[in-house]
Amino acid sequence: MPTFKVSLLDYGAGNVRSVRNAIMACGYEIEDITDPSQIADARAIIFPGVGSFGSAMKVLKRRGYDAPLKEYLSRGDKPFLGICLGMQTLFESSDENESGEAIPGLGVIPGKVIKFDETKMVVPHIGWNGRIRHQESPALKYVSNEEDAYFVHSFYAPITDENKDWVLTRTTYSGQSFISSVQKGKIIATQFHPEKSGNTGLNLLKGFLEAVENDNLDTAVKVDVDMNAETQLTKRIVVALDVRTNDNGDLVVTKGDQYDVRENEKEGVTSGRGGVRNLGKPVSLAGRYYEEGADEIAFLNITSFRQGVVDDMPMLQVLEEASKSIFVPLTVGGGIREYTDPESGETWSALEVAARYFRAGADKVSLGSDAVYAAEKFIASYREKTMETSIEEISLVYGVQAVVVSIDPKRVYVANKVSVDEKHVVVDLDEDNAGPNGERYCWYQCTVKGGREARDICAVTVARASQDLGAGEIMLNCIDMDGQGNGFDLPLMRAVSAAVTIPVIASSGAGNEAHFVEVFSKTNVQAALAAGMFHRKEVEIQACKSAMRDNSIPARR
Ligand code: 1PR
Repeated sequence: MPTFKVSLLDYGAGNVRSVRNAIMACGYEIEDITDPSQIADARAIIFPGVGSFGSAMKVLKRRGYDAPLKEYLSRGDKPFLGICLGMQTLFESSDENESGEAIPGLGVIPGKVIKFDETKMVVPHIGWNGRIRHQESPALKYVSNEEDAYFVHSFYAPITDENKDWVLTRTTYSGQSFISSVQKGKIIATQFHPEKSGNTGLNLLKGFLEAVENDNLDTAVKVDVDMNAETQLTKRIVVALDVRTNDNGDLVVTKGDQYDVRENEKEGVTSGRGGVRNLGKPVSLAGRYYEEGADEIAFLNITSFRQGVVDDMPMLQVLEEASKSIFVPLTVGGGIREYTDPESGETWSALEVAARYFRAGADKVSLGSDAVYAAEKFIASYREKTMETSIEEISLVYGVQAVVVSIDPKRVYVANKVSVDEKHVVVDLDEDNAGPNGERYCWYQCTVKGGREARDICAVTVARASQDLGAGEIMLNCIDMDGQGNGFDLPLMRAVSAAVTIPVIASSGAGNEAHFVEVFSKTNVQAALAAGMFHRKEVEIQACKSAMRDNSIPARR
């Protein structure tokens, strides 16, 4: 039985529900720090930083936490675990600030936090990556070197002569080495998210908490390290759960054929349209995918355009329940936009809607229709930022890594490239990808409202505009391919990943493990998403990962 409660420094900036759930899953109770005076007497503090460095430091100062925290850290005899921004704030300064000027941190560790070079690599660094150990620590007692952990960040702390004694582990991303965790005495902090790193992360938390209990956290020792050794970011497998209410009023996971989720004649319905396909319950199905090794899970509320946030309470409950036992990143999409309740007249901004989902346990929100409208306005106003679009509002507060844009395009075949302009980027199709009449060119027309309405703008342009407005990732569907099991739309994946520097998640069309190998070896996407083939148990996640590894594509074990 634990003899202490963990003091959680939650300064109210974002989702720390998963950290709470992970601590509780390790068998510990939590005491919230709600007043600076509680800091000095805490037995062990966990500080999960959320949002951006500049805003985190402002909040710490405004609430009077910065001085007591510095005092707590400088004593050296008090256990502390910082997570992500909670590690970065320990450094002297960071470039991550709205004004672009370096902003001072708590100054416990020498060095400055700087941005990854997006001219050389995809930024943010999102996904599962390894660690090279510089010290053996009791906190790492249950974690092996082979296990990957989940990272999501655009800024990093480089190793310098002044801070090298602090390095607990080092990670590399596209050849760039950075500090992935630190430890000195009883202060420990990680750039990765233990609460999102499955069993690896839970085991790290367990090691830390046990070392606090045994009072031996400060017995870490240096080990010989090969400074040339590199780690590798793995390619992610994302499972999507399209969620809606069926005709009986139950919330179910469904799956469409080219976005039509009703059973058809092939499935025994002889006249008219059948019922909504029911492939299971959202939370239990997501739990199955977590156990089977999904790297991320996305819940998409596919009929949210009909309702608003008030009617979506079941989706909030899905998130709350799922985040209790699923410790990989959770994305929620559908209905993230400004909403006015027709009865009460009350209005919620897109930021408020997103905030409800983050508080319920979402790590990222995915914007569909609203992103298309935002991109249209952005292009029409000659790329002027208003700070009024949902992408801008949410990314400013929660960081770009928390904002995914989900694009639902369909192919429009054209005879030649004459029509090329900014809103209609025409893509070449090779023989394998040619249209039904042998067409060798197409543009990818964006749709809104779950594919029901086509807009006069292409996927490449929406992706690029979304990045400029502050999206951190693109979920790239293709209505033509959805549910067909014939593989991903490779020309679309190539065109969009060439147009942006943020990660792209390929979606729609996976039917077997070879399709994952194909999309990762023939395009630059960072992740690939499938739904139907996993729901119908036709292919296992681990079979896809084995096939990837057999073809030298890194996959998390
Ligand atoms: O417009 O912000 O409210 O968001 C709506 C969200 O719901 C968008 O992310 C949109 O993609 C999604 N959506 C809306 N209608 C449907 C539908 O299917 N009728 N689903 C829908 C989108 C795409 C993937 C699907 C992949 C892989 N489904 O989730 O799972 O295509 O499928 P496969 O592996 O079986 O081929 P907003």
